Parts: sequence; structure tokens; C-alpha cells
Amino acid sequence: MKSETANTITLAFEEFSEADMRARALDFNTLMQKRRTVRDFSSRAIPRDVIDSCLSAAGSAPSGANRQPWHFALISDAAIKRQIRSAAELEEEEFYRNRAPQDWLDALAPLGTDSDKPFLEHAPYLIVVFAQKFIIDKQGKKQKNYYVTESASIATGLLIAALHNAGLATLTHTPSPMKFLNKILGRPSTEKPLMVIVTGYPEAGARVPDIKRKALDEIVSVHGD
Ligand code: IYR
Repeated sequence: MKSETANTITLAFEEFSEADMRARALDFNTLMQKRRTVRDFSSRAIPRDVIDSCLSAAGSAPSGANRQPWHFALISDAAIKRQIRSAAELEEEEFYRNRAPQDWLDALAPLGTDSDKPFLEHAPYLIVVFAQKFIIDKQGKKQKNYYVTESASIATGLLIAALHNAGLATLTHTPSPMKFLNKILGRPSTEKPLMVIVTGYPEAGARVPDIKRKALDEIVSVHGD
């Protein structure tokens, strides 16, 4: 039974016929299979309201105790993008030169990545996702959040799907360590940068690595049916 303390409203649920359900599921899969991580971005402007809708969709994600422990820093300012690029490239140079073990470098070789991150300056928008480990409530008391990484990662997945659905390309960028993002963006130390979502149009003629997705039977085991 539901707790007596929960204040409830009637669920707004849209049911589809099985045929429509099947068609929608297939269409969505077809759409998502076309998503690719892009590294060559055009600097062409994209409409801000589209980004806002996608961020709002991201904010619909489920979260531990409904704490919604995420913050999205939306960056289009050229000077801030330049600062982020310089700081990220410093960390990445260290990563590719010293920090990454050989097996990690070998795993990355098919993707052709290196410490050069021009997209951090060229793409019209960077979205830095922060996971809020704690919140400071109205009384100034520190309150713990729950399943913070899981919650913020689900929201990020929805954001990537929403941007792709809107016809925009994305790149999930994870400079490491990422603490410099708190400093540049003035975010509190209670927030942990999770990743940078670079978004915009791909550069004309952009190329992507020829990599394959695992087949359904490689990612699913069936227990029943
Ligand atoms: N953060 C580095 C390295 C990197 C790591 C993984 I795992 C990737 O899938 C891609 C890159 C970078 O952004 O280059």
C-alpha cells in the first residue's frame, strides 16, 4: 500500500494500440540507431529554444527520492568556451602522455581521439552536467542526495536522445579530472562535474569511426517467455 503521507494525483497515461506501440518502438529504435558521437562540429548557430526544450526533457528523468540532483551549465560564450578548451587540453595532454595506461590507449586507438579538443571552442553550445552530491536547504542545512550518479546519468541519456531527436549532433566528453569546470563556471564544490555534452551541427562531410553496435542477443539475456 502507498504511504499515508504521499500526496497523489491521477496518472496521465497515454495508451496505444499494439500496432501503434510496435510502430513507435520501431521508429524510435531506427532514430536512435542513427545517433553517432561526433567530433567535428560546425560553429553554425542553433536555436536556443530547442536546447531549452531538450534540457527540460532531461529534467524529466527519474531520480533518487525525486531530489533531481543535476545541474546543467549551458555555455555559448566564446571566452568561456576558450577557457574550458585550454583547461581540458592541459588535462588531456597529461592523460594521453602520462596518465593513461597502454591498454587504455590501445582501446581508444580505433576512435582516433587525442588531446586536441577544438570542438570545445567551435561547437555553438557546451552543456556541462553537474551531479549534486548535496543540496543546501532553505535553513542552510546540508542535505544528502541519493543515487546521484545514476540519476544524473539517466538525465544525461535523456538529454542526448532529445538533442538527437531534434536533429543535433552530440559528443560526450569526459576530460579527467574535471574539477576545473567548477572553477570556470562558478559552481559549488557540492556539485561534481559528470561530463560535457558538446552539441551543434556536424561539420560538412564529418566522418565518424566505422564501429559496430553489439547485436541484441549480445546485450540481452531472456529469463522467461
Ligand atoms: N577523456 C579523453 C579520453 C577518452 C576516454 C574514453 I573511455 C573515450 O571513449 C574517449 C576519450 C578524451 O576525451 O579524449
